[in-house]
Amino acid sequence: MDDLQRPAYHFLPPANWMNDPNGLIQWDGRYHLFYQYNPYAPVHGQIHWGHASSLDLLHWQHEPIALAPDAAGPDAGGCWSGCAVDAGGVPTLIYSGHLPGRLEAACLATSHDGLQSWQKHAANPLFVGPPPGLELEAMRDHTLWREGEGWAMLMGCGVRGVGPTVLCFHSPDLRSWHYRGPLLDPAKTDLFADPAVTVWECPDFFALDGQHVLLLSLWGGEPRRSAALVGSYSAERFTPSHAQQLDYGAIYFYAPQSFRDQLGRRIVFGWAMEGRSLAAQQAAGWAGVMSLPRELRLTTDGQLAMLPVEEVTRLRGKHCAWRDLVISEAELLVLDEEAGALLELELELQPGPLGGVGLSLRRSPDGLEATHIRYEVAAGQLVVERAQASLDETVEHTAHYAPLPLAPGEPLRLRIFVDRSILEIFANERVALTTRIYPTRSDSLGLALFAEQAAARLTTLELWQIRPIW
Ligand code: DQQ
Repeated sequence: MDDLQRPAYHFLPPANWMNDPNGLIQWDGRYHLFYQYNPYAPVHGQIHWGHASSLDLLHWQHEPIALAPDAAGPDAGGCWSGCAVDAGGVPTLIYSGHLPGRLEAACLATSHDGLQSWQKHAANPLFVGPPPGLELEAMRDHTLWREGEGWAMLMGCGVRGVGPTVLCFHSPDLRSWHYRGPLLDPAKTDLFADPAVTVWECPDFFALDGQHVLLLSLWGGEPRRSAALVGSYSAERFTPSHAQQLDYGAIYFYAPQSFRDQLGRRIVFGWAMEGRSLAAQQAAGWAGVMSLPRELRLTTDGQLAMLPVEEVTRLRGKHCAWRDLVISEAELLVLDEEAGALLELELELQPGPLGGVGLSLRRSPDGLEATHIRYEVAAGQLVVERAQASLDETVEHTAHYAPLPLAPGEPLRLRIFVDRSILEIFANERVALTTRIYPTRSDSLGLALFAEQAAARLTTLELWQIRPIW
């Protein structure tokens, strides 16, 4: 039977479980994407590193599994998240060896056949935490960069009774490490205001447009979400001046990791987890989708913005467009009953003076199933309504909200990617919102516009069918 939910132009493994992107690197022109992978079942467990590669960031070739837990090794419980570096021409992975009952420990593996197979370092783990004087409830995941003659590395952590932070280590050779201290003073950021967040996991740290950026995944809060701190880095300390949520779909863009490609772009992937029951995931035989690759930029007012990499436009197929339409508040304006399930939309809307304006997609002809994307004028926010997105009552139906104040006269500009059960929305080049929807009906393909309380105007809407990548 056809799987109505399985994405066709986003990366995911052939079957079973995937979570965090890991080890992102471009090597000899080829992009490599590793990922947290359970090859045996569509649930988190026995975590390996899956591997895929691509020449264009769009079409992926599955590669042999890169890392598997060793029953007698420091990663017997799983090869958890980490990163890849070029160590003097040797592709090198640093990852978190998981063993129940102790903190995750840094492990190293190298490849000598062009990233095809990986040999674990004989002296793994490189070290086991916590550093002296710290009582940690977690310490895991890695980001590395060259510093002077050596290497600096961050690990995410949670200090018992204090809160989350990231710890910095230094090494001359990637093998022997000494602890340098926390990268930043957590009290300096308002991300710290949520006492439920006890661990910062998956840190990612890099220079961007003259600033430094720290990406974090906030563990413990409800919902889990990823965040970014922007600031300056000097004398081994990071001083953030701005904090923001990274994607307003929260849990559906988690554990992001970035890399710098050979064109100098900072590209990030995030993990979109499932919003459906374990039973549904078991029945489907797969769980977890990778976001589209996104380029990170700082806007002129210092916000971190994400936009799909320019290559994504190469997947565009059949095109149609609408222009200059008045959307009256009285009726739904159905544009196409069969727009599709694999789409890209680019549209510009001029909201009315009050109320809201938006579009419904993956809509059944009778309107019983539909996902509504609405801009609320008074609140200055974008809302993704999932209450009707699926007739299956067991899937997540909560709404998402993204603050999006528009300057006077500024239109609402949306770029939307629909790929069966994943929806990625980019608004006014500054807000991203990723979510999962699970329409049950094969005829939930329609596209409509609506306005509430006041008429609104559609300036343009372009629609492309997107070609599957497999
Ligand atoms: N997933 C990994 C951890 C990481 C978490 C385990 C984030 O290394 O902290 O699969 O999703």
